[in-house]
Amino acid sequence: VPAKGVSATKGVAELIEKAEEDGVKTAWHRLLEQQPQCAFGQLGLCCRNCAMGPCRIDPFGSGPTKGVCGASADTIVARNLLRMIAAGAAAHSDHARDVVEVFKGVAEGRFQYYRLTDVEKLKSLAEALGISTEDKDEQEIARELAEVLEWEFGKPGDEPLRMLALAPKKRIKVWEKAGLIPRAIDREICECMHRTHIGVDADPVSLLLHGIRTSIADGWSGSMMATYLSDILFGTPKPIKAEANLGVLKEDYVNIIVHGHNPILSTKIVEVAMSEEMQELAKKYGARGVNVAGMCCTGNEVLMRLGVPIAGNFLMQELAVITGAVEAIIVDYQCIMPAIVDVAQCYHTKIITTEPKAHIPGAIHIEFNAEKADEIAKEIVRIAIENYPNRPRDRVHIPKHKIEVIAGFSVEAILEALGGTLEPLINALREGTIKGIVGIVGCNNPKIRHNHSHVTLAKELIKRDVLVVGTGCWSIAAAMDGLMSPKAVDLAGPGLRKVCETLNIPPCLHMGSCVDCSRILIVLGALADALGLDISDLPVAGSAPEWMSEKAVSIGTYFVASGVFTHLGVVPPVMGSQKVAKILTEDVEDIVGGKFYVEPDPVKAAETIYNVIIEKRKKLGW
Ligand code: BF8
Repeated sequence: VPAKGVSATKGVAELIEKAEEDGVKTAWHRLLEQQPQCAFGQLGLCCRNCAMGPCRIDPFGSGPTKGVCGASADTIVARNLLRMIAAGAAAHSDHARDVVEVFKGVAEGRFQYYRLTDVEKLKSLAEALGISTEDKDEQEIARELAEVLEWEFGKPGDEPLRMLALAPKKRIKVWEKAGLIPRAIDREICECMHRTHIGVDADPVSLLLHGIRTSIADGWSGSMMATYLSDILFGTPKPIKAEANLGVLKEDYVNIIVHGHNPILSTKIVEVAMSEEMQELAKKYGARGVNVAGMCCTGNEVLMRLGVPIAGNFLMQELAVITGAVEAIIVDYQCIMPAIVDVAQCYHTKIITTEPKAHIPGAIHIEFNAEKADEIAKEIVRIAIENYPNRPRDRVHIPKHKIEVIAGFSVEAILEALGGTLEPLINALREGTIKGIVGIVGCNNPKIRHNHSHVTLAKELIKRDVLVVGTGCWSIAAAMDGLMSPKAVDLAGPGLRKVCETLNIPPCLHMGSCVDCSRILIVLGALADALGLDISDLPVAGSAPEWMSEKAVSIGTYFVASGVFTHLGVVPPVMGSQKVAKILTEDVEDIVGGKFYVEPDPVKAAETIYNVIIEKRKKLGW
């Protein structure tokens, strides 16, 4: 692997070189071994939904044009995409279900180690969902809310999801007109699987419309619920200072990394690891203390609420092990490469899985449960501490790079920075001091230069006076590049710079983890409502420049479904059907007001996104 070219983030190249010296493979090496990757798969033209197949359609028209059942390229491509949306929505929403269970336990007084932290948010959500809060104590409100939210997953009947109460009225009208109102989260996901079974839905339009409906259930209910309840349980994020990049690992401390997605686990690990008892125990084992750092989205969760340093994003999980300085990586689910167990075998790192639904062969499995959260967290942290003497001191290399980040820009925090109302933001948009807002989200993908598109797109936009907000691995990339430090205003255009300096915010705002894309939806909805417009009228856009996961497909789809022009920097597996590609990048706009736009080059993408924003401004007379 040409180490120097693969990443835009400092410290990555030196660890890839170290990996090669140590005889360890990373995702970049395995991607090379996978070449050439299956072209049918890349085009979305392979169907193995039944045992008459696998079938594949010849994209050049010289081979079969239909599968054994008669499915065309259009049907197969649309079916495959629908299954990606289903998987992505399932991952977000099953995460939400886990948070609801803990929330319910807290409401019923069963879980002593968790509590209702943001009672105001609890009340506002309850009221938004039509639950009266008058003369009720917080436990009672929480119990009633938990019941409503539990039903979001599998409620019978055709009534809309209750959480759609948070969506702007004009959007609801658009969805109603197109028959896109989701009824229950599990039901829509289940229907995706039903429709894509052999011999059910063969019409690409109908398949894709159901994909949109499912994604709305994810964005406006599943992910939204995960965000709201995590805020209620652990506190709504406020701007907080921390550090980012692998240089946050400390040479003479026990280093623990929390990796995955759900704050139910990671917050506990942080609390317990930072306790005096554990710090003292670490000293007994020869370390100066315990240092916890985050990775991926759960890293974002503890970064934005607790100021825990963030060690890196998706493609850096193996590199953390390769430093030789990590005693344990504690994971729950999603985006955890099974490869970290293989890499860990070459060092001393313990990989600890904690979820009944996410085992990795070769890892230590300690099942976490909310009822015994502190006891289990202690047991896990102890394993990490006891592992400190095994660190291979002659093979430790921690890159020096780390940089300041201000994270924690929840909707509430943004409002507070604005002085309690959206007015200053609306005025800045109207006057053109800020031209628009773009939400950049999503993953890393070793097919393209790590973090390059993330930071390039963001820089190209802020220099054009576009405020950038975002989540997930993008926000970690931006943080590691210094774009979330107040100093980054030097890279912003004059208008955006002025606004950032007045409000004391960076030009790129960290809004959280991937489920927190829901926060972006709330901002868009609030702006649209305040202006009496629909989201599709606003000078805004979305982007996932380095996406790879099925969750990102669901997110992209619910952005589009919400009326947002949405850029993808990695070509999705739909090019085997011109019809599907056209629906997604053109026709869908007539139905929901948003559409996809695919462009691998982040500089060109920034230009197009900017032009779309300017067009929208013109239509508004701004
Ligand atoms: O949910 S951005 S690689 S870590 S899928 Fe995964 Fe993608 Fe990162 Fe978080 Ni989101």
